[in-house]
Amino acid sequence: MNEFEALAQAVIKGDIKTAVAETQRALDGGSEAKSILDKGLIAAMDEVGDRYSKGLIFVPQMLRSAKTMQECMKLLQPLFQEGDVTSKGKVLIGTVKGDLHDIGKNLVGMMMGGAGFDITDLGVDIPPEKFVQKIQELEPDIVCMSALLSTTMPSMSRTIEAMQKAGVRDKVKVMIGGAPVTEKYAREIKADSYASDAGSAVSKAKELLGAL
Ligand code: B12
Repeated sequence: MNEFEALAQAVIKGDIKTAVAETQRALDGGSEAKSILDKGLIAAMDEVGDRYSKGLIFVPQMLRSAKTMQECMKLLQPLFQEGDVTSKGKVLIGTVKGDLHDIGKNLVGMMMGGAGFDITDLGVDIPPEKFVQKIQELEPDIVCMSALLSTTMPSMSRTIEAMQKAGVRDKVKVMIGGAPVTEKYAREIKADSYASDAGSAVSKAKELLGAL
């Protein structure tokens, strides 16, 4: 039980009105946006995942919780803006082919945007060809790929292969992440970097570009 228990319960139930009100109440009470996110919203989504695994809830409830979390994130977004917002580099981000999960990706994009990176978000279910086409068009410094399903992780590897074939692999840094993704997997598929959460994605991105 923590101070964000009422918020977490509202997200688990998919009660948007209560969750938004609890987020606002926590902010008004002086809680930090990062704590609300980690201990309230993300903790709730972990519990939702557990309940789904145990067969206690089904996809529509997961979706409702996701929608609830997204509404709460709208209140937190402006607070992740860092003071110095001179452009740190261009980032292309997307969830790989076959995968529709976007909350984590959006969070990574939001935090990187707040830290001064220019973000182009391609959305979800992005095939390798689309990543390649956008790299050629936008010439980003970093390409970020997200996957939440063990079945879609291989799309990351296929995207890197497609980048190699198109001759653009060496022109960008590749960072990957998502719940089932690991540092080891990143090494295996020759990505340049892996981060386990949105906060470390920002510091890893700065390291990659030597912009610390
Ligand atoms: C919400 C949710 C959904 C929603 C997604 C809505 C949306 N708009 O995203 C819906 C209902 C659509 C859904 C559908 C499905 N889901 Co789902 N879902 C979840 C759930 C409960 C939460 C995910 C989430 O948003 N977490 C909160 C965010 C903030 O965390 P995150 O995504 O992990 O992101 C953080 C890090 O991973 C990292 N990160 C993420 N991306 C990136 C990218 C980069 C570059 C970096 C550096 C870091 C990074 O930073 C983020 C912030 O800190 C998870 C359970 C879980 N605990 O993950 C299951 C889960 C991922 N789903 C699962 C499954 C099985 C499915 C379905 C196949 C169910 C079905 N039978 O239809 C479908 C697949 C649909 C598809 N083709 O994609 C399984 C996956 C099992 C596996 N390992 O393969 C999980 C783990 C549930 C479970 N325990 O079984 N799901």
